[in-house]
Parts: sequence; C-alpha cells; structure tokens
Amino acid sequence: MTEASYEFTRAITRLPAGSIVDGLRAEDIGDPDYEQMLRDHAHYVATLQQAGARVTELAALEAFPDSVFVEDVALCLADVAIMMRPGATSRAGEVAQMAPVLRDMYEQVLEIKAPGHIEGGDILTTSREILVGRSERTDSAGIEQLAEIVKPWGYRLREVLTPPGVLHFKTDCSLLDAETILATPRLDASGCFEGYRVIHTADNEEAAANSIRYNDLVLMPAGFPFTRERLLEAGYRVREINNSECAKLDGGMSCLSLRF
Ligand code: CIR
Repeated sequence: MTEASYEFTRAITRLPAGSIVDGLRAEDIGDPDYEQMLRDHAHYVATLQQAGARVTELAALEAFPDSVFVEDVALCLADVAIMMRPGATSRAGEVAQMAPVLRDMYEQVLEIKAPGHIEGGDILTTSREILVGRSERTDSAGIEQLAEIVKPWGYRLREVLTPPGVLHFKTDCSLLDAETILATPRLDASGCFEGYRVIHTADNEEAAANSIRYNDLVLMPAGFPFTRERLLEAGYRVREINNSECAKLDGGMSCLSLRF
C-alpha cells in the first residue's frame, strides 16, 4: 500500500528561462542571479532523483518568465491530472505548454474552465483530503469546479483560506506524512489543520514552510536551522537546497515540480 500523498515515482520540472528576471514578485528585492538559479535547480532535480524520482526535465520557455514554477499549472493525482487556470494573467499560457506532457503520462487529463481560477500552489493534498486555499490567485469558482472534478475518484475537497498577503496556501505549509503538516504559526492559527499533527516553523523562519516530502526525503530551503532541527528531531530525513534566487520571486520547494 502506498501513501499517495507523498510516495511517488515521477516528477516534472522545467529549466528556468533567462527571462526569469522578469518573473512576478510581491516585493522587489532584486533580480535573481540566473547562474545561481541553474545550479540550485540542478541540485533540486538531483535530490528528487536521489529520493527515487524519475524526473522529466522540460525545456526552458523564454516567453513565460515564471514557467519554472510548474506546480501552479496542474494538479497531479494518482489516477487523473487536472490542468489549472492560473489567476496571474502572465502565467495563463503556461497551461497549454504542460497539457500535452501530462496527456502523454495520464489516461485522463481534465481542466478547470473559465471563469474559475486555481493555481497549484494553493492546493495541499493530504492522505484524507485536498485542501485548497482561496487567495488572490485562486477563487471559489475554481475551487467548486475542482471539487466536482475529483469527486468520482473519491477525493474530498475542503476550501480554506490562504492568509492575506501570502502568495499561495503552500507558501505557508507542506505535508510531512499522512498525519503531519509543517506550517507557519500564522496559517495554523486559522484552524485549518484541526485533526492533524502540526509542526510549526521556528520564529522568523516562515519561508521554511514551503518544503516537500518525496518518499523518504524532506527537501527544504537552506538557511532555516531551527526549523530543520525540529524536523530532524521528529525523525525526518532532511535535504537542504539553496533557494535564495527563487525566493526573490516568491517561489520555494513545492513550486518547482509536479510530483506523482
Ligand atoms: C508567481 O508569482 O506566480 C511566481 N513568481 C512564483 C510562483 C510560486 N509558486 C508556488 O508557490 N507554487
């Protein structure tokens, strides 16, 4: 029996394009260094491979500066993939670039249609349910559609709230195992994780919340020693990846891959 929310065999990533310097950001703290980003991306892909992933690395798309953040354009479940409909207009065209890739890998690929919007970063799939955070990028119309789409496969979906000023729901949380979630205290305070065990990020280490569990490994952004210690103490096997450049564009570990 596999734990479909974190036991995977495949991953899809996309090489960062040079145009990444034009990527979206909530606050401008300078452009990312492309060469450093390429090194970090290679480390990320190698770590997924170490965790057992067969990684499909797609070519860079210069026309779409944010296209390295592949997570936002699809939801990949065990038996069906669903193309998202990003709330960011500059990212809408990324969906058509990913759809044929997923059609080659899945028997069924469905899609969120207008007028709904959802970005994958707002979706946390746990072993019991699919949590979707309403945000600036994800609206109730999109969430309602997704709930209907996944129903035939027995998935329960719950609408929750991404905190104001936070880009995506998963900017502030990640799944660690069937029962456990890593979350910022501010997101946990909303009550959305009732019934789960929650490990909090340490003070001033909120950005560590966007980590990923892939098989036996937890990939987390480097530079958050107190949160890392909490994960190690709880028994997780942690790998740190430098995320300084993606962080300038509000991106983290989950955004960089589709995992299934
Ligand atoms: C954006 O604003 O869309 C990108 N600069 C960052 C997307 C990060 N994706 C994610 O958290 N899933």
